[in-house]
Amino acid sequence: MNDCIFCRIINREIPSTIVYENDSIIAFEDISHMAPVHTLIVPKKHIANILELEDPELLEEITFAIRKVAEIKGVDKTGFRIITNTGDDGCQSVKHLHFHLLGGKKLSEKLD
Ligand code: DGP
Repeated sequence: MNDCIFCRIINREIPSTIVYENDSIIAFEDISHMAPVHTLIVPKKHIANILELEDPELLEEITFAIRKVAEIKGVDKTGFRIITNTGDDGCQSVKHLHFHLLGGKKLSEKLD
C-alpha cells in the first residue's frame, strides 16, 4: 500500500513524532492537533477501517496501546476520548484504521 500515508509513516518514508511503538502498533502525533493531546493509534497491518478488523488479538493489542499512550501522554487519570472515523459520513480521510486519542482538556460533549 505505497499510496497509503499511514503505511508510509510506518515504513519511515514520511517522518512523524512517534509516541509509542511495538511489533503490531504505532502511535504518533496527529499533524493537525484538535486538542492539547491528539495522538493516532494505528495498527501496522493495513486494514481499511474498523469494519475490516477481524482479528480479536489485534483488537486486544489496540486496547493495550490505547492504555499505554494514555499513560505516556499523561491523560490516564484525567480522561480522554477515542474516536475512529469510518467511511464518508464518519469523515474518514485516511483509509487505514486508526484511533484518535484526544484529551488534555475538557472536551466538548457535542459531536460536531
Ligand atoms: P481521519 O479524518 O479520521 O481519517 O483522520 C486522519 C488524521 O490523520 C487527521 O486528523 C490528520 C492526520 N494526518 C494526515 N496526514 C498525516 C501525516 O502525514 N502525518 C501525521 N502525523 N498525521 C497525518
